[in-house]
Amino acid sequence: ATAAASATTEFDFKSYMGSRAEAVNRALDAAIPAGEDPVSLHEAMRYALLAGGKRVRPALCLAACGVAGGREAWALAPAAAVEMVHTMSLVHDDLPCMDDDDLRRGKPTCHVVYGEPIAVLAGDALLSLAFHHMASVGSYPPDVDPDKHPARVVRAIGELARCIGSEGLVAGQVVDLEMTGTSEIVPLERLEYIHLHKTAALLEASVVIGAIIGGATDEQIERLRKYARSIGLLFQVVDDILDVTKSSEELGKTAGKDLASDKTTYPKLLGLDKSREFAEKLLSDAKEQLAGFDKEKAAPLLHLAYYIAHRQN
Ligand code: GRG
Repeated sequence: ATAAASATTEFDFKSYMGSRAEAVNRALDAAIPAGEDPVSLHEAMRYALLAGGKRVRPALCLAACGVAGGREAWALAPAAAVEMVHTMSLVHDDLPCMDDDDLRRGKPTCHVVYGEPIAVLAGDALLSLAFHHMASVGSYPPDVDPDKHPARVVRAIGELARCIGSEGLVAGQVVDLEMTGTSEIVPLERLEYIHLHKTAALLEASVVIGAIIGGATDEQIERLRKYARSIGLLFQVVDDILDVTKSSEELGKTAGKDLASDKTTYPKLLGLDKSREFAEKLLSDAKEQLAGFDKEKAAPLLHLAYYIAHRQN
């Protein structure tokens, strides 16, 4: 905490995140015209996409482009694209045939407002719009080397595609669904599989895509990939810990709702102390991968890791 506090004085994380979120929100707003035919579809896409959200994935994408030596503006379209993929995965995750949730980002879910068929199709349309954005080579700023750029874009598109399907988000969701409703405790290895696929895969792709577009070397890309996998898992471990600690506070009990619920979590498998130790280990692994990069350029990624580790909600 001391290291995080002293580093915070040198880097204004809040204003970094605020300005990046603003730029990404502008790009997302411009990506889907309001009032265009079919109105219901475009409204549902805008509703899901512009409903808030921390914009962690786009920030990672922009920051990784910067640490690789690129201009963050080069990665704005890919940053918008990863948020579109994230949002569509939330829309589909909330459907009655999946998690059946009524609230998302503090608002009624997309299918509650627009109905299930439109919510499914809005998700599909967001997914394809994401790839349209990735492929919009012509919209990248002209100061990118025109010889190198198309190869980077193609590689980045492959990275995004891989993290979504049967090697990524969809795989994680399937295994998660298979585990839901069973009374058995999910083994640690299976829990990790779910998180690495459902959560870490897109965080990893966000970082790697930014790094590719920014011109990172293969060796740098692999280090940033490791950084992202660590923070991806960290994201979930912290989520599990908060679930226990927050509900304990709320209930004024020593054991929170999580320990009592059916869901398998890190605190349930490892206990709270060991889960916290694991979180610290993941944070230090992530930091280690940033060691070889220019300190100033790596500051946003370092602080994103601190943020994920120390967030309170
Ligand atoms: C991707 C084709 C395709 C289908 C969807 C439903 C599904 C397959 C996957 C589920 C993915 C899922 C819901 C993962 C959980 C991700 C997660 C950690 C969400 C919370 O992220 P935050 O905290 O949310 O960044 P905000 O609202 O801030 O953006």
